[in-house]
Amino acid sequence: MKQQLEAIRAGALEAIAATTRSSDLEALRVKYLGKKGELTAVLKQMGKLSPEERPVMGQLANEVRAAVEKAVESQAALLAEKALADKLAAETIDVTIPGKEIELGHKHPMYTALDSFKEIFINMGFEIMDGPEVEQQDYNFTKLNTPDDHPAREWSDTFYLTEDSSILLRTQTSPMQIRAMETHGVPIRMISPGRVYRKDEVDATHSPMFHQIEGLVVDKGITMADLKGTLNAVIREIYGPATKTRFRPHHFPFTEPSCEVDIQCHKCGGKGCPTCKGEGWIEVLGAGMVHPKVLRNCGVDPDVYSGFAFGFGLERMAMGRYKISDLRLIFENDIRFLEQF
Ligand code: 2NM
Repeated sequence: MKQQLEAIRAGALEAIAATTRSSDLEALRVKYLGKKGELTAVLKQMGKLSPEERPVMGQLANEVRAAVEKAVESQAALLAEKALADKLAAETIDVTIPGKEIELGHKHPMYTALDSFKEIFINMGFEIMDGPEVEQQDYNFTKLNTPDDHPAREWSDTFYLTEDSSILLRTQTSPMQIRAMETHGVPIRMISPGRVYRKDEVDATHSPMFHQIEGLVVDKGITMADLKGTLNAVIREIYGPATKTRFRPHHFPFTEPSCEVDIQCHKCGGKGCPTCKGEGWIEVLGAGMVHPKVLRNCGVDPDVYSGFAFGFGLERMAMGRYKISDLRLIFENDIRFLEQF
């Protein structure tokens, strides 16, 4: 029996020391120390021993059990330590590797342009006023002295939201100026930038949605000279101090007199070239003295107050300034286009 016990001890210690996985170690623990294990099997034969041998073998058996238990324990600790070391080695992070660059976006070029226009007007003492894009026909047309038979009112030109044509997507931002005169009162110096909607087919120069900036100044004694002086100053801020302008008679229902404003072509200096389509001049905005009927519609007495108003398309202005040949590029949001600004 002594030999059996010594053999178990030697075999167990050797096998345990050789394990590399904790599952193997657990299998060995069961093999030697378990209820059906080798040590238990030997102890079951104790009854066959003489009374003198029994305590001696009992003590030896206990020593063997203790030695095997201790070996399992220390091997388990060793394996756990090794597992942690392996894990740490596998998960090492090399903090010296350059990181992935996070690409920062930027404002859409149209809003960069809008911001610079706002800045120009704020510096001239204008207020910025926002209004609804869903409007009443009264504000979009009637109060603006736009007659019932005006082409802008056609169902084919405007997005109506009701059968009776009373609610629509605004076709210009001027309804906001009507609202401003009604609620803010006069004198007033304001611009209203924002989206406007027209039933146009998409092509290189048309879009059913675009951005407009309209301005309004009403006070006592405002004349066409104020209109020209202000717009010349704005245009020279945008296009450069040497820019030549031309004020051409035109017609708008909401202003009288009305004009369109051209700048002399910066490319050819007025001789005529592809940029100005041979004209020598490029149209940049529309303007006029606010019609007395419009003032009266807003509760402003045209015998006391007068004013001028103007409007221009943000996309058209930006296309000219940044030399963008196709309006669709502005709305497609192709990164290769946007990154150029
Ligand atoms: C334009 C051209 C001329 C305009 C008029 C008004 C209002 F509300 F005062 F009557 N707002 N904007 C106006 C005048 C707009 O855009 C080409």
